[in-house]
Amino acid sequence: MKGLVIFLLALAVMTGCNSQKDTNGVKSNYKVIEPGATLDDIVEVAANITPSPRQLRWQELEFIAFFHFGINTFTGREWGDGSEDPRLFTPTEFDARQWVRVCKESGIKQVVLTAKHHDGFCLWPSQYTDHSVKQSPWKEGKGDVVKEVAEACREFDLGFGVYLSPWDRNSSVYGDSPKYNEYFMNQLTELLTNYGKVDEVWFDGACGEGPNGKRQVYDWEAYYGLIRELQPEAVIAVMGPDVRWVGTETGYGRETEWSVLPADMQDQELIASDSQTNMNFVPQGDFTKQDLGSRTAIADAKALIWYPAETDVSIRPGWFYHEKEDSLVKSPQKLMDIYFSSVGRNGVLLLNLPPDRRGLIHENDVKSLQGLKAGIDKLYGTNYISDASLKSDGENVEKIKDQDNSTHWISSANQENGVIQVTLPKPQLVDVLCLQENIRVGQRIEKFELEYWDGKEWKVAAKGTTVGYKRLLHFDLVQASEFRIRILESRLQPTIAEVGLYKYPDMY
Ligand code: FUL
Repeated sequence: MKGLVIFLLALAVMTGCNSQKDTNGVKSNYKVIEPGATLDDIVEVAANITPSPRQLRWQELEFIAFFHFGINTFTGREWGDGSEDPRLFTPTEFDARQWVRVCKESGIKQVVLTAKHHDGFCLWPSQYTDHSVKQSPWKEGKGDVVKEVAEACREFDLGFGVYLSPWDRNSSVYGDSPKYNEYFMNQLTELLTNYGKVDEVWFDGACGEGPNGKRQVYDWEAYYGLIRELQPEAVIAVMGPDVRWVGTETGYGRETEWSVLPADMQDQELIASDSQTNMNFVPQGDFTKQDLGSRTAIADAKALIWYPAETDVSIRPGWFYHEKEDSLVKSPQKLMDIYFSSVGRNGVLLLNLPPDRRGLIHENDVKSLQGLKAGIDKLYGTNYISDASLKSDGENVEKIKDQDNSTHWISSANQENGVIQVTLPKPQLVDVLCLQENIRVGQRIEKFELEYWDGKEWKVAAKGTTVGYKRLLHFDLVQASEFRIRILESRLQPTIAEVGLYKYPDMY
């Protein structure tokens, strides 16, 4: 008995307590391709890669906020140089609860705060530097922005994340690699131990030092290891292994967006052995490319990973608050278009809301967010599928309207395509299709169409390629009661978890 317990414990340690296992106990968000594998073999592997529990939780949030707040808020800059006087940090009406309440009321599920931006100024009283809120007159040097935001997130039941800029233009040890790595790890430790649960740790790869500037070699593996140890449920985003930067800061993701990509890593052996415990790789490659996960893109892969896209964009032109941009806040209409092009293209939307010099989210930003929320509520208010009768050549078609994205329709055995026929009780005007795959099974659909019966023949209303967690298509208005969702190409059997047929809302 004791031997069995020890064996099971050893097995749990070997396979990693935080990584997702499929039914055979094998980690499922990373797989090495066997030498000599054919394209069909690789496609089969790709179709069975699934998100880790932390990636799945994060994907289902759909909509996250970024808070860029710091010394730049008071200097009017976007990138401070680290020489700013901390006494400039003087919010007059600071209220983290207002920030988080605005998010809650806008349907945002998690926030990421710039605990430290490139200027090195810390929004918490770090014991490893004086370049922080400690030296500011705000709350007589006793304030802690990180603490107040973390507490507000707990109060309003939102996830909490931190952005700690690796590039630090204030630190005197930046460029002395071992020393700075130690400094950075100490700061990470403070953030990951003193503020309760952290759900996302956000790093970028920014480093604006010129050719003669300081060359810092970051110890990414050590940073990742520390995060896994202290906050095992947190996703590590962008310059990290769990969440990928979509490749643009416009808010517009790719129309064909795969969450399964080649893992082009330098040391396959290290990665393979790591994959038995935890996936800790430093992202490589060009994420701005148009094709990241097609059959062509994965054909030569040595390994495949689940690596979903996060689409970051600011509600204003800049990342930090600037009064002159008060009239340039994105409109509800624009935000809705961004929502369709980020969440609706298999991504998570990370929308930046920069608090102003008072320490509040500005009224104009709040107004746009309210418009967006009203639009989203109206969009999803009536799903014409809910009282439709359904037929299909596959299995469990009723699951596409059970409002549970963990259950699904699946095509019949060995079929890489399928048709779902939808009959509404009476004709309706619709111009939005929403499809969701059950990503717990994998991402599989490669091509689909929505058709409607115009009284004489079937006509195509909308078509697309990938679906993934969620795909939204806005097409020309049609009036009909008969629709067909046709999955034309797929990697193995396609699944559909949920379908929506909607009318695009009027936006004010
Ligand atoms: C970039 C930074 O350089 C910008 O200032 C901003 O923080 C953006 C979200 O990430 O890497």
